[in-house]
Parts: sequence; structure tokens; C-alpha cells
Amino acid sequence: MSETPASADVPRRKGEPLPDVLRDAGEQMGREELRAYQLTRIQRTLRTAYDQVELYRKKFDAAGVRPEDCRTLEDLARFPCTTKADLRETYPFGMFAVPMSEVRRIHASSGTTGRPTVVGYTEGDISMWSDMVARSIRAAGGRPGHKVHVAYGYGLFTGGLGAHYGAERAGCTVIPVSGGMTARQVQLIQDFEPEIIMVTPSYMLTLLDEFERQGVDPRGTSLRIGIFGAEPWTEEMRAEIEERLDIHAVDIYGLSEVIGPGVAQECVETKDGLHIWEDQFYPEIVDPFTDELQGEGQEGELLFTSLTKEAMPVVRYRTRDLTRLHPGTARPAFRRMDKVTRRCDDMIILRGVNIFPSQVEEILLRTPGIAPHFQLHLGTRGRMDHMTVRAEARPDTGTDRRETAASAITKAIKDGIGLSVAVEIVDPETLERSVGKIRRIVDEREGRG
Ligand code: DLL
Repeated sequence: MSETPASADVPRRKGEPLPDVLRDAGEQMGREELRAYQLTRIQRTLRTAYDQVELYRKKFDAAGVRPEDCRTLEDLARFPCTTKADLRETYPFGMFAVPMSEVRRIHASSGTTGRPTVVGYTEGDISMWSDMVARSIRAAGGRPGHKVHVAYGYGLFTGGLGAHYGAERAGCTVIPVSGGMTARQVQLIQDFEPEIIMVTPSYMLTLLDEFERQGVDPRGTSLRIGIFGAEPWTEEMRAEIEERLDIHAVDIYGLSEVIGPGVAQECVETKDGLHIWEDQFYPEIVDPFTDELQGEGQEGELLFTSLTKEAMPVVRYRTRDLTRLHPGTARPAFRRMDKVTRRCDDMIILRGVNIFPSQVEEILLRTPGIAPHFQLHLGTRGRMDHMTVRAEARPDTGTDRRETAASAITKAIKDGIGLSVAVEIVDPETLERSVGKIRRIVDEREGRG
């Protein structure tokens, strides 16, 4: 990949001048050139999907559309969307568009219910994915020669291997730690002196607590950049991590069905939303209820159509993530998306009041002694729905402070959201995690879950 020259200085800590960010040729396309490229690639994706994948053929036929009906980018909206249910229906390999002999790797996401979602990659797909994660690392300020501590889980989850291959492609030195063994992670960061850490934001907070437990000042480590994703995190959480670790904290977004991490990345220069790598993934926003296309700046559900993916092309895949699209800034051709803090299926309606987990997270972050690791339990008592917020205490929070915190949270939820809820403070690291993520909503109301 050809790159523009850039000064070789090492990215600095927060508050000091920002590094120059390296850009590859794809990132420098003009908007019109990009749109023309997208159209030819989407036409090819539709053709392959229709010819090679029975489910797409049936869905296109049922909707009365053929690949050749896509003559402009706007025509894509005439094609049916693809959902997680489609992937489950064709479990395990029914969405693959190439013979198994060309599939080099399988990943799967467990989800919270039912069968896992299985995805496959050809050699070309793995290479494209590596390019996208490498580009994301560079946008975050990373450059060849940096050491990258990867604490995303390795395995069927796309986080670990996705970050790993991308960091290698970016010319970095990878430290493939995976998740868990918190005390050892802290030791390795001190011994190996990485400049970059890639991890879920909630596990970063756990690592920070461990630094403090060991009496080590996290602001004194070699770390300069944190690339956090795989779960929603708020601006409050960014502020906390940047402050406690004295690094730049940027957001990486992705999902297994589209590729894994590296679908969109926030740039350290601007921190103004995530740049969608539109030369690989074409985004649309629709109203989650009516499926109507939404314009720039309007909130809705994010869909993606892949442009070059071979093993498992996706057509208008419904992410269930809510966001908005905006015009490009630091990379003019690529539209940006807002940080994802809510999903369509995350919205709880409790006794008529709408509430998103991110609203609870913001309150927890403002509450002394409490970590933003929490779960919302919904149940039915008599004929009334009720909710219990279970939140983890920070390691040094004693019984008295827990009680004070629980009352403060109850009051903040009542005042801010208008709901009476129960709050339980539990011990650190007691809420169950899967690949570093906590399932936010446990709905045991009658007829749900
Ligand atoms: O979480 C891929 C990934 C790994 C992304 C490492 C970033 C870093 P899945 O397990 O398939 O894939 O989960 C995808 O996680 O639809 C979002 O709801 C959520 N998600 C991922 N990144 C972010 C983010 C990986 N930066 C689902 N902000 C997605 C908010 C995110 N939510």
C-alpha cells in the first residue's frame, strides 16, 4: 500500500501536540470517485449473492428485484435487508458464496440467545480485513515500530485475531495477550512497554483498577494510545480513561457479520465520530420500524453492504446499532458515524418509560465508588414490571459507601429518567462476562427474555 510521507515522531500523550497520521491511497479517493467505485462493487456483490447464495436468491425473488435493477447507489434501497435471523436460518455455512475449500477461517459470535452466527473468510477477505484494521491503527496514531498489546479475546470472537493481523499489517509488534489474567496484563504492560493497547473499554477500567491495586501509577506507563471497541462506551468513559491513563482513547467499531473490528474508526486528529471505511463497507441508515431510508444527520439503524468480501458477502445487513451519518472531515470521502451508544434491541420500555443502558452508564460514571460495569434485570412483580440495576463496586469501596452509592443511583434514575428502580451494588468482577462484554439486559418479564 502506498503511503503519504509523514514525520516519524512518536504519538504523544494527551495534552501534547498530536502525531501526524499516515494515510493509504484508498483513504485519499475523492467522493465522486468513491461513489462510482461503490456502485460497480455493489453491483458485483448483488450478482454474487444472487447467483451463489440460495437465501439471497429467494429473498430477491420474493421482493421482485434482480441484481441488474441496481443502476444507481440509491437503487440499493429497493433490495431486501439481511438479518441475524437469516444467518441463523442458514446455520452454519449456508450464507457462504464460495466452496469450503476457499474458506480459510471461520469466526462465530455467540449472541445472547439461540445458535451462534457463523462467518467465513477467504484469504483475500483476511487480507482486506488486515488492511482495514491497519488503517484504523494508523488513524488512531499508530505507526510501524509501535508495540501493540492486544487484550481483546482470541478465538471465535473476531476481536483478538482481527486486531492481531491488522497490527502486523501496520508494521507494529504484536503482543497477543488475549483477555483475562488481569494482574499479569498489568505486569506485561510494564515489562514490554507497548505504546498502544487494544481492548474493550470496560476491561480497560478493570486493568486501571489493577494498576492502582498494585500501587503503580497508570499515568507513568509507556502507553500512548488506546483503541477501544466491541461494546458501547460513552464520552464520560473516554474522559475517565484519558484522565486516569493519560493517553488518547479512540473508538473502533465493527461486527463479525461485516468483517469484525475495523469497519469504522475514530481518528486521533479529530475525535469527531468514526470514519466508515466506505471503500469496503457501504452504509445506509433506515428507520428501524418502517425501514425507510434516513437522510444525513438523522438517527436510525445502521445497515452495511460489503463491497469486496468473497466468502460471505452481505447485502444491507441490519446491525441493530443506532447512529447517524455525517459528511467526511479528516478523510473527506468517507462519511462519519456517531459513536454507537444504543442498539434498537437495547431500548427498554418499562412502565411506559423508554430507557437505554447508556443512560444508566452515564449515571454510574458520576457515582463515586462505583464502576460502570452493570446489568439491568427486568422482571414482573404482581402485574407490574420492575427493574433492578446491578452495578459492581470499585475494589476499595466498603459497605457504607456502597449504600450511599445505591441511594444516589436510585435518586439519579428517578430524577433523570423518571423511573423508580432497585439498585444492588455487587462485588467487583462478579457480573458474568463473555469475551469481555457484559450482557446489559436480562429480561425475565413474562413472555420476554
Ligand atoms: O465486537 C467486533 C469488534 C471487536 C469491534 C473488537 C471492535 C473491537 P461482534 O462480537 O459481532 O463483533 O459484536 C458486534 O458489538 O453490532 C455493536 O453492537 C457492538 N460494538 C462493536 N464495536 C462497538 C463500538 C465485535 N465501538 C456488535 N461501539 C456491534 C459500540 C460496538 N458498540
